[in-house]
Amino acid sequence: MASFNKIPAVLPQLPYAYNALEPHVSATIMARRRFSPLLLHHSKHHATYVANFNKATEDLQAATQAQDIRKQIALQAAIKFNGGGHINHSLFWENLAPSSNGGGKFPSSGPLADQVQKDFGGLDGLKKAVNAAALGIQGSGWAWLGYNPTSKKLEAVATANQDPLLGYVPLVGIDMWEHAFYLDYKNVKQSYLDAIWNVINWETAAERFSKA
Ligand code: MN3
Repeated sequence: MASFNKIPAVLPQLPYAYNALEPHVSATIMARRRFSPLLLHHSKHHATYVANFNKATEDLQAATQAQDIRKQIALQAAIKFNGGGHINHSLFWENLAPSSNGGGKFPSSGPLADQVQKDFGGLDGLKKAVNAAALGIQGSGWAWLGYNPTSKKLEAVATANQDPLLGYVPLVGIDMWEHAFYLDYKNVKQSYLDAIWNVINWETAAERFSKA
């Protein structure tokens, strides 16, 4: 996996400006753009996962040194949650792109296009499957387009909370936490999903697929 799969976790730079995904993910127009959902999402939410993950891994090292089993076990949940949050968001930022810079443009040919045709009958079928996985999440979670190396198929999968997509190669992740869409779309998840496909970076997805 990419460099973000290393300790200590580091908040990656966004590969585009905070307003670059407008109007699909906004730097809100109201109040002279005093705050942007994307800025909050990256510099507050993701940064917090990074800080809490690093703290938990340090505590785990101390607990290991102290040979304290109870302490080690108690830290597992924080490591899973914050480590997953870090990995998932790192994947997410890179699988988005401004629509002025390739976002939403699905390749008309190549290995990924062929596989999507095979497994979903085309891009519309893929979107339908991933949207269904996303809308089926109860509470917070992530929807994914993943490559299953066992069945050698692309699949639409959902994970709960900040659980990372294990056992698959993640090609596209969509954050289905309310903090990802509420400021733009309130409770209407379908509108968020309709918009997010306009800023999916298929070039990144194709690269991930070719490495899979
Ligand atoms: Mn998020």
